[in-house]
Amino acid sequence: MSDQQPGGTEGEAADGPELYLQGGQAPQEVGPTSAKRRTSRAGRIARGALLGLVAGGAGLAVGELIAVATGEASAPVTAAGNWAISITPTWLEQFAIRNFGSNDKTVLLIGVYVTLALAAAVDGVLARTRLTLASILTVAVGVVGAIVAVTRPTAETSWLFPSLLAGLVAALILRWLTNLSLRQSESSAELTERRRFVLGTVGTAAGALVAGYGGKAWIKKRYNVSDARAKVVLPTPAKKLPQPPAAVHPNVSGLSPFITPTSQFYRVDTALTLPHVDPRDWKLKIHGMVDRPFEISFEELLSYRFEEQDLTLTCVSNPVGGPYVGNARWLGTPLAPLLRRAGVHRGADMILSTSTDGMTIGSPVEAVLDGRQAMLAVAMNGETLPVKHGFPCRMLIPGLYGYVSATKWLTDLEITTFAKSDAYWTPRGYSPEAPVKTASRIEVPKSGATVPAGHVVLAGTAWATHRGVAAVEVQIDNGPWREATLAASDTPDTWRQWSYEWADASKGSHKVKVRATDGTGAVQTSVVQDVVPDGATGYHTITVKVS
Ligand SMILES: Nc1nc2c(c(=O)[nH]1)N[C@H]1C(S)=C(S)[C@@H](COP(=O)(O)O)O[C@H]1N2
Ligand SMILES: [Mo]
Repeated sequence: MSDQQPGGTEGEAADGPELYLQGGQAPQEVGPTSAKRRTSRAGRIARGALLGLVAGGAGLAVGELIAVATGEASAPVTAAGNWAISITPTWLEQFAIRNFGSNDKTVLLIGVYVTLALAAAVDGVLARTRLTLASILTVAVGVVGAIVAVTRPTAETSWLFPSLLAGLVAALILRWLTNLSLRQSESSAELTERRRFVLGTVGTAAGALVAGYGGKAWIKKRYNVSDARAKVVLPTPAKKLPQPPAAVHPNVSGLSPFITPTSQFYRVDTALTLPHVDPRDWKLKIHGMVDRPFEISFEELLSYRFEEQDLTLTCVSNPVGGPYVGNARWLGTPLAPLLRRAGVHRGADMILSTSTDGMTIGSPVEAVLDGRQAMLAVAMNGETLPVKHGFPCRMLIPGLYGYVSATKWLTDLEITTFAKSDAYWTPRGYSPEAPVKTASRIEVPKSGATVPAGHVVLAGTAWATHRGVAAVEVQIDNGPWREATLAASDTPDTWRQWSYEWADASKGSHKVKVRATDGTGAVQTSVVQDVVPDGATGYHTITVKVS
């Protein structure tokens, strides 16, 4: 529609024409009591966009309020965000984790809000000339949102309501405000109408902000489990581990601690909003290809035999030299006895574990029954599991990447087969089975750092979980590989730290590489491979400037 068209074409709004002068023209005097507002085209667009935003915001706020009853994940933006995560192609997921790290969810939410805001603004402009169409589109966005919400893996029927009502309310408010806006443009009782319009818009915007933020806060409070978490009395471990010896750390400043403090432990998951699982409602179901399926409560779980275990957890998405790895002391109950109690059928080779938020993770039955210490953990580093690390219960299997072993907010174990069942990441290009690859990194000095010539201390961390680290070697420029000094080993399931005294660092820029040998004697591969499908490989290489 051209802006050279006067009232005629643009004045087709179902509920009253908009009268104005041609865009871009100098205002004309049309008489002191003229009904015609001299609104420029830009002004009309701005007003339409504003009304669209206010109406959309009010709709979202109502959706948020309804989600107080139906649950956080059913709120329109959250549901849309979770859907977006589920359809994110692997390359984009990799791009996000690499560039935004743990902020990837914030970036995604901003994306959802910006998309909705643009749509609402365009819709608001459209409403001035095609109010019926704009209303229908608004309702349609709500319907799409509702479908998106109700098709999330853990959705209930009630998840339809927040988005449906958000769309309806947004459409009604859009109609109301658009009519007020158009009427005050034409009215002779200009002041009253104008006041009504301004009050309506400002009032709705303020109400939406209060309801939206209020709804969010109410949801956080209503579903918060920090009280329940604080009340958990951790079981006493049958096997209390002594502290790891001091010699596990080479005592080089700048090197990460041997036990990763919980506050620094990496977090990787697809949860846009953290699942808040009340232990009183928690159940773990073990079923599928078993003789005796059963269900246990959290109370029963805590009555089992618990053990402490030091274990390094790492993410398949960790790039060479990257940060998605941590080492903690976990408190858990062994998983193998639970499988034996259920009686796993011959031929069943996969445990498909599911979290309360619908993540599915496939692990080999073999890895749980072969004697390694697979466990259901309830605490890390002496503290009840933090919500973001899986409270109240998560799975851990030494030697496997997190996406095939470390289910957080665990609630279901189905015994099945790899042939029959796909876990979440499998159709997204990741390998169904993924043992942790031998890896090593240089942490001191930082890549690109300048150090004084002469004696330089290099230090870092290496891991080959469940196989253990038998050696670490360092290569300077293209010189020979030289043996680094290994710190004491805690267990084969934990990482191992190392240091190297570079005695004769000469001035200039040097390349330093590291590689590890695992407990089976296999040297870490130099083949450069990306994260997909089963973990990155290649040697971590840094540049050091010696001055
Ligand atoms: N429910 C759930 N569990 C999950 C995930 C997830 O997305 N959802 N991600 C897995 C992945 S990929 C990793 S690497 C580990 C990370 O555990 P952390 O966040 O406690 O470090 O959790 C695993 N467990
Ligand atoms: Mo991961």
